[in-house]
Amino acid sequence: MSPTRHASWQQLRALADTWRKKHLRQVFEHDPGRAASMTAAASGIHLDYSKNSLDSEVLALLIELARDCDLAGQREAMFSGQRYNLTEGRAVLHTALRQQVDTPVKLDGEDVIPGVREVRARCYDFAERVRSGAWRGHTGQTITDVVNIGIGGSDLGPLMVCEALSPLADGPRVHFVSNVDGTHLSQTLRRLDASRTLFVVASKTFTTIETLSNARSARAWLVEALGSETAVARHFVAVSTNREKVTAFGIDAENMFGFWDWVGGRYSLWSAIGLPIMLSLGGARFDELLAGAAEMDEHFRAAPAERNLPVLLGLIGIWYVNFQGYGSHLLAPYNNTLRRLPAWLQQLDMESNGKSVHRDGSATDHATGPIVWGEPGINGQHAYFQLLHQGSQIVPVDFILALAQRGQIDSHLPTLVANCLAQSAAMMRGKTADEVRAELTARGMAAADVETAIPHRVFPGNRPSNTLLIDNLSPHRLGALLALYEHKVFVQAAVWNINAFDQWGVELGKQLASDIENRLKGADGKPYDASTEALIALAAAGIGRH
Ligand code: G6Q
Repeated sequence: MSPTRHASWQQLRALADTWRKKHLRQVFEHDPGRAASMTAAASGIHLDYSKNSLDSEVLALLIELARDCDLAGQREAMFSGQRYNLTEGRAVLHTALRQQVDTPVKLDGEDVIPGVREVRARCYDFAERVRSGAWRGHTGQTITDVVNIGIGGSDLGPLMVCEALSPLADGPRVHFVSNVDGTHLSQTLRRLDASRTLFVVASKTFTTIETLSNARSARAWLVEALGSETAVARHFVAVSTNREKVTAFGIDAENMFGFWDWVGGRYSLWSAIGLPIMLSLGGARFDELLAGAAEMDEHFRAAPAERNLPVLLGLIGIWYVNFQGYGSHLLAPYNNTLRRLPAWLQQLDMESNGKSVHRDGSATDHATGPIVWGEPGINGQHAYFQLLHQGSQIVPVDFILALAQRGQIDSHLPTLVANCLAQSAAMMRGKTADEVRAELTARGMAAADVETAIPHRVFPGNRPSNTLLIDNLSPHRLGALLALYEHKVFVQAAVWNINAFDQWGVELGKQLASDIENRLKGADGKPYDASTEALIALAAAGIGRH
């Protein structure tokens, strides 16, 4: 059923207009106490959500809506291994990958935990052999460089984590190749020595054309450089659920690390897909990452809604998407090593909640997932933040800032922190005509010029944001942060009554591309529309010319 049928939804709708007319500056003036009351914390992450256009009345109704939509029941269905991903008939158990206790998680009567631990032990053992130099390449050299070949969920998670924790890296250098544009692979390989390079071919299905094309070219490069087909065994490993296809590709099952269909691609960095992280940082740090995520899982499962970070972030997002009409959400991490976090979240959120039918197949009569985007906040300030301050659209922001991290230059930190805090304050307060007038007059501007300048320099303010302060960007805290966003996406899907765990849009792309590729190679096929036919003809001629 649609969430719009609940009385709580209708009551929220009634409140939405009132809030459109309120200004956060006045809201703070009337109730400065909200700064203290509208905060929550877990796993070293402090969330200040007081700069949002809502109060305890709205929040209580949002929590009632979540209750009406049986968020708690759906959450348990996921954690306990029910086939919650109903369109693919699969369980959704990425949380089992990081579970710290021995409590069985049963799928069709069988506990999945021992299998999870066994694969992880194999991954750690392999990573340790590579890191220690015990694993040698075909010519007896140690491994200095690892190239992960994968795309989407088999790329973004490990890439983002390796970057986020790069100040702690003490293993081989890690590189990521995802694009089938051959320059991605060739530019990466240009700098590498084949005798010291290990390829991790990461593909859940092992049918993804981009990944297989890159893997084939990488293998050809290696075989040519080392002069022997047998070199592949020492330089290629695979991470996949598809043993048959891995061995057909020529990678020994001994060198394959498996996972399961109940791990969605975009939720897979906690599985063997995290192998590049283990190679770069070692098993102990990967354990910390898992422990942080597990702590957030427990928090999500047990904390009351009023203090539950994923529930709060999810419900605040619903208030904006469904009741204020804000269709976009910006992630602004201020730490540079979190620069790939927005790309990871973009996939997580938009692939999960970019849906228009309810779980029963009926069309949604409400908006669903927002457009998620972002870059490091400090760079954004010198680019698109202009639109956030004075543009005609309102974009809610999550400001994310870790206050400590290995590799920090301490003298830079106050500047970084000040910028982050100043932006959320400015977006909330804005700047009135009177304030601009006083400022310009004090600077000695002539009265007539001041009046001309005012409209351009007024900031409407009333632009909402969350601030997430993290004590230290450790593996543990990063794990908790990522799990927080995974569960935020879950909360929204549960309220919207959509399936966050399928991705038919991705499948469509895979299907169409292979059809058009055949056409480009000269095969006959069913005709497309006139525009696509013309583009195919032009492109085929262009490819032929080079
Ligand atoms: C993730 C998506 C998608 C997937 C890639 C790669 O949830 O399903 O991004 O991860 O298409 O798929 P393979 O891992 O099967 O190559």
